[in-house]
Amino acid sequence: MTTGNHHSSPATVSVLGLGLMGRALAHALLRAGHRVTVWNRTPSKADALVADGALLAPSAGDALRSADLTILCLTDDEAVRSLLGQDGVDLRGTTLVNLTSGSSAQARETARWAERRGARYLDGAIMAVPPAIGTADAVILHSGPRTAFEEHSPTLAALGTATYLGEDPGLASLYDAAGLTMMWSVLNAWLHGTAMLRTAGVDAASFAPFAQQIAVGVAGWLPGYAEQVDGGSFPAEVSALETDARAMSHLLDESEALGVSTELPRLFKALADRAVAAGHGSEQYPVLIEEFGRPTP
Ligand code: FVH
Repeated sequence: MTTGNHHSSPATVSVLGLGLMGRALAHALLRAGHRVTVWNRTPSKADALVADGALLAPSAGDALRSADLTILCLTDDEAVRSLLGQDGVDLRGTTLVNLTSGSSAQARETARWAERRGARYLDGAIMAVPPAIGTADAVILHSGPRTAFEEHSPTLAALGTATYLGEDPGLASLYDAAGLTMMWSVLNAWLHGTAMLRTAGVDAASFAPFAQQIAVGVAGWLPGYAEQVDGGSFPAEVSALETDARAMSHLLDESEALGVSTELPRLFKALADRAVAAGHGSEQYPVLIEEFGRPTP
């Protein structure tokens, strides 16, 4: 994982797609002193940008022609390809950074599609909301040709913390999805714990600091557990999976008795029970990677 540098020299950048995110991207580029050309299907969304010094291109093809780098931020990849596939759009010699959300398979397909038309293509995933764009808090993941990232990282750094993941154009979307599963898992676990405590009159604010402590503690286990996953060996150094599976039964019973949702504990227990049944009960928790690494039975 490489982070782009912040020594930006002015470049000519086009931004195609001026929704909430595209406008934030274009404003950040203007603030960093770049020459910015914009295009949007609904041209009125460019008004504030034009007032701030952006040039409104009459067509997407014109915007592409005038730029060292073109950033795309549309609803989805289908919109990207329908826009770039129009007559009058010539991708030869262009460098595209597609920050539109999508799957890793779509990113690889769009990369091949764009490269066949003569473009250099970097895919990207924005791990931030529009107000954070232009600050270091806005982590933006990129994958695709390293040379293209390195050449344009000074410009991309104007948008946030530009991070390079590797040559496979699908990587940015994959990291995006992996980040989402982390985020929703933590939030759902917190909400389940909150629902249990509320039955005893404990409010969410009282539980939050304890929950945070647990989340931070568990986060600290990850590097050691990652070594076990990567090494394919799971000695029970602190706890065996069968011990955890018994604690999951308590969690399930408690949830049932309290009358709150049992969906999460049932999921935990089903995964652990399968691994125990497959003979992994005396190993450590990360052995569950084998359950996560295959399709749901
Ligand atoms: N907003 C956010 O916080 C998230 C953060 C994480 C990443 N996303 C992704 O960014 C993409 C754009 O999101 P957005 O919030 O800017 O979305 P909208 O405000 O709805 O703007 C959509 C723009 O796409 C244009 N568009 C849609 N279809 C077409 C098409 N067929 N041809 C040309 N342009 C098209 C639309 O144009 P218009 O409706 O204004 O004419 C907007 O410019 C998205 O992938 C998020 O997942 C943002």
